[in-house]
Amino acid sequence: MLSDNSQIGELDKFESNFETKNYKEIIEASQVYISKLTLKISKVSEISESDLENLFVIFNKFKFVILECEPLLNIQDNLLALKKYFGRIKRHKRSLENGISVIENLGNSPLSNTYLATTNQTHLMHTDGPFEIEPPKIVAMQCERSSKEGGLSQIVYAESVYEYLMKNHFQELVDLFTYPLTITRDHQTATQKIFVEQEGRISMIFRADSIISTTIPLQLEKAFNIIKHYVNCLNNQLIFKLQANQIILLDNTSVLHGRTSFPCNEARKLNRLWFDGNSEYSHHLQLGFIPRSKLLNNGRN
Ligand SMILES: O=C(O)CCC(=O)C(=O)O
Ligand SMILES: [Fe+2]
Repeated sequence: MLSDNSQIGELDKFESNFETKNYKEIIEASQVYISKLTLKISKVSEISESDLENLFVIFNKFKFVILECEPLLNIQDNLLALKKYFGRIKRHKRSLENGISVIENLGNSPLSNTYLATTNQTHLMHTDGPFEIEPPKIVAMQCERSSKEGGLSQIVYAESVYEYLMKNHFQELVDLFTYPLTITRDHQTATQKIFVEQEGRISMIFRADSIISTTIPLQLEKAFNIIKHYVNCLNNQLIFKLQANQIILLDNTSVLHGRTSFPCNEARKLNRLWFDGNSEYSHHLQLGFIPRSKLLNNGRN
């Protein structure tokens, strides 16, 4: 059984050893991949029909898309304008009036005990809001200032996790569709299954770090640790640096995301907004994934 420390140790080892060939290769390969799903536009509020179509095509196919916008006097306007397409804004405990939560290192603020987003620490792979009864469907993160060192974005597909389990840990995969676990942060708590199938599409929630607490039924312990190890292994990730004026839009039901740590003197700043997916464009969105390998009926919920 893998312990928490072994995984964090693995990450730290890679992060401090920046020149590791393996790490470099991952970043180079990620760059090629990321460039395919980066869309350059002027501003979100003036997006053309064809760019919008492209946006949905990329989002549905790759489960995330990076919008590269031209600098704007009020940078958050680009983020807020996405509401029209990705649905109602879902507030976060730390949201500003407009729904945006700022991700930046606040040093020794007491918030750092509850929100990794207010620290410079590693944010292990997760989906957002797993302690919410209704986690956000779409997560948008806008980079206002990137860090010179560290603070790299990481992505793992839920489908990769599913396929890995299907191939290597079939019983654990079935268990993940069967037993719920409870994830709690502060006063928010939700009990749900890590994998859920609805009308042939699968969605995933996951988070495992020292900030949240999890109550894991005995039947899920092994599966939970397998996932934690798989998603936090750098070899299974896309790793890249989000640049200023880029917005990453994620299908929060189909990809897990995280970020590497960065030095405490870096003024890295991201703006994050959560959407519920209910907009006049909802029919253009295909959330969740259809697995290549199908589970047997007994694995369905
Ligand atoms: O800092 C980042 O790049 C991501 C932060 C994040 O995922 C979060 O706060 O939920
Ligand atoms: Fe997140």
